[in-house]
Amino acid sequence: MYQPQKSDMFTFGLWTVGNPGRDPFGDAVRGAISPERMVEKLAGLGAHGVNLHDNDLVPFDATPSERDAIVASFKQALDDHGLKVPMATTNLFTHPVFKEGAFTANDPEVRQFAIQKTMRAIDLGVELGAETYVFWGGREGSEVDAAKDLPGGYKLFRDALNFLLGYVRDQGYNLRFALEAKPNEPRGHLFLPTTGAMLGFIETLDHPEMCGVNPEVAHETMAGLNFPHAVAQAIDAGKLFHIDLNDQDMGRYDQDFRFGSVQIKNNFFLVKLLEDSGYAGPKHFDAHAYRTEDENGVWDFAYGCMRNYMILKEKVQRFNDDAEIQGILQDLNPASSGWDRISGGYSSDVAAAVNSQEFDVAAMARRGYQYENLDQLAIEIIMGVR
Ligand code: GCO
Ligand code: MN
Ligand code: MN
Repeated sequence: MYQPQKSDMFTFGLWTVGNPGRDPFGDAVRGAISPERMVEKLAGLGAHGVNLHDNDLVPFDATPSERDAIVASFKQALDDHGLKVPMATTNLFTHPVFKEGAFTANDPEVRQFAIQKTMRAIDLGVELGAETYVFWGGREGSEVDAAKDLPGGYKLFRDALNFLLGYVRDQGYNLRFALEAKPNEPRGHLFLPTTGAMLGFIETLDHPEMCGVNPEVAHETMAGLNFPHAVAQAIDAGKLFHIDLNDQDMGRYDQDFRFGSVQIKNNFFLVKLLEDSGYAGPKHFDAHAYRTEDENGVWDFAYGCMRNYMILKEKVQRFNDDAEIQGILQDLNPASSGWDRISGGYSSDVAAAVNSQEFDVAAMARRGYQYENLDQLAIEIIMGVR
C-alpha cells in the first residue's frame, strides 16, 4: 500500500541523492554517485523522475563535445529505466563569479553571463524533456545593504526574468517558470524571501501566466511561517507549478531533512492540501541524507521520503472517510444562509438588506466549535490509533 509507483510523481534532484555530505564545517563524507546510477537506483525505488541544475550533469567547464557525450549517456539511462526529467534549473550560486549575485549582481557583465548560462541551461532542460524551469536566487541578496540599490534589485531580477520569458517564447519551448523563495542561506538576506513575496512579484512580470511558484517546506519554516498556509495561497492563485518537499525544525539552519521526519502534523495537512486540491505536478524531494550515511543510507533516505508521503496520504484518506470527523466539519460549515448574496458581488440592494439584518450576536458568540474534539480525532488518525 505504501509502495511508490511512477504514477505517484515523486522526483529527486541529482543534487539531493548526490549530496556528498559536505557542510560549512566539514568535508564530503560520501563519494560521487554517477547520474546514471542515480537514475537506475531511483527508478528501482519507484520514483517518477530526476531534476537537475545544469552543472549537476555537465561540469561548469565542459567543452561542447564533452557536454554532448555526457547528455547522450544520461538520456540513455533515462530511457533504459523509464525516468523523466520534469524540472530543470541553473546553478547560479556555486562558482565564485556569482559571489555578489547573478541576475541582481552589481556588475553588468556578471548579469549577462548569468543570462547566457541560463539560456544554455534552459536548452539543456528542454532537450531532456523538462516542462518546468525553477528559479531559486541562491546568491540574489545581500549582507551589506549599503552596497545595494534595493528597489533596483527587484528591477534587475524582473528584467532578467522578462528577457528569459522572451527567450522561451522565441524558441517555442513548452516551459513554465516556477520561482522559489528562501529567506536566507547562502546570503545573509535573500531577495523575495517568502512564497507570498514571489506571488506578488510574479504579477509584475511581462508574462505572469507563464510563471508560478516552487514553495519549499524548509524555506517557509526557516522564516517561521506555516508551510501549508503558503501552499494554500499558491493554490488559490493557480500558481502551484511545482513543490519542494523536505523537513525542517523551526529556527534552525537549512536542514533539508527527509520528508516526514520532523513536523508530522504539518506534513499531514500539507499532504491533505495537495491531495484534496488535485495537485497533479511532480512532488519533488529537495532534501538529502544525514551526514552520517554511506550510499546505502542515501537510498534509505530516498525511499523514506516517498514512503512517508504515501503513509500520510493514506492517513488523509482515513480523515476524509471518517464519518465522525466529516459530521463535525459539516456542523462547522453550515450551508449558506444568505452568504451567496455577498459572494455574488456587491449591489446596493444587498448592502441595504445586510444593513437592516437582525443578528443574534449573543447566541453567535456563545457557540462552541468542537475544535478540541476535532483536533484530537485528527491527531489520533496521524498517530495510527484511529
Ligand atoms: C536550497 C534550494 C535549492 C533549490 C535548487 C533548485 O536551499 O539550496 O532549495 O536546492 O531548490 O537550487 O533551484
Ligand atoms: Mn532548500
Ligand atoms: Mn529547493
